[in-house]
Amino acid sequence: MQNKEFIKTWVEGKVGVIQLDRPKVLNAINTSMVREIVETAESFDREDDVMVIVIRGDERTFAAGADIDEMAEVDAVTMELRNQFTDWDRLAIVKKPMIAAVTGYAFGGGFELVLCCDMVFASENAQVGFPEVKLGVMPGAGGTQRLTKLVGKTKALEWLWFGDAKPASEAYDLGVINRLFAPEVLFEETMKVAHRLSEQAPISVRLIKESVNKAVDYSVYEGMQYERKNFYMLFATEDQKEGMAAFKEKRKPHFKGK
Ligand code: CO8
Repeated sequence: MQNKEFIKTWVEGKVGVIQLDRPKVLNAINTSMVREIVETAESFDREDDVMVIVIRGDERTFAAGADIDEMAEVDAVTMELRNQFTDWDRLAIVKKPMIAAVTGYAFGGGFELVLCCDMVFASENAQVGFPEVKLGVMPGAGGTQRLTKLVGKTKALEWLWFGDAKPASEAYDLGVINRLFAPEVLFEETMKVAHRLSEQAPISVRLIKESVNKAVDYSVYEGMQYERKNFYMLFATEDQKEGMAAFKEKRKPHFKGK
């Protein structure tokens, strides 16, 4: 096992595992954690003995979103200059299969990470969603594009506009989750599938992924550039500051529409 600051990683058979590891803040994803995830996924991608990558949270939760403390005071221009989403772009071009194992919450940036994966397994008591609208922002790492490709425009809009957490069973019915498992066997069952996939012909698996992604995501890149500008733009609003301040102060936000 190799520990980094915000993740744990190890290899079991031909499966590389990345475990998010910030339990005190429900694995909230900060920019350093994203960098660690991406660099590890890329190193598994290069590693001859690793065929499949599994991304998981801990027993309690996958990730309750991007780190609100890190984002709350940032302005739009800083975000544009930081260009942090290029790390997410790197994750999207990993060639080996990535499987998400979702426990507890996968919200906001956590759900974006799930949607970056090729297959999603979840515990029956998991919840997924994009609560960003409640903070006066929106998904910024591809969520509006990937969710819409998966569930269609009308269902995506309803989900995103209200920011509801959906139970895993509903996300399964919508085709967002491949399989549901009892919480106590989720990781074991996910690893079984990952091991099985790791025995398939590697080049076939790789090229099938590439081809399916082309079919599904051909115009996602352009969509994400558009999404990114809108995400940055929201950091120029008072409502974003209010939404995140209200979260930190544990009160209801008062949005003004400016
Ligand atoms: N960021 C920072 N800290 C968090 C976050 C978060 N996203 N989520 C939870 N925490 C912290 C809490 O502040 C709390 O800390 P403390 O103990 O110091 O008060 C601790 O984790 C435990 O959380 P709660 O006490 O709130 O636990 P509950 O079980 O009562 O509630 C919830 C769990 C419902 C998940 C609740 O924590 C919650 O609503 N969290 C925020 C969910 C959210 O709004 N996520 C979206 C964030 S915005 C986003 O993801 C934008 C994505 C943009 C692109 C990605 C860039 C990386």
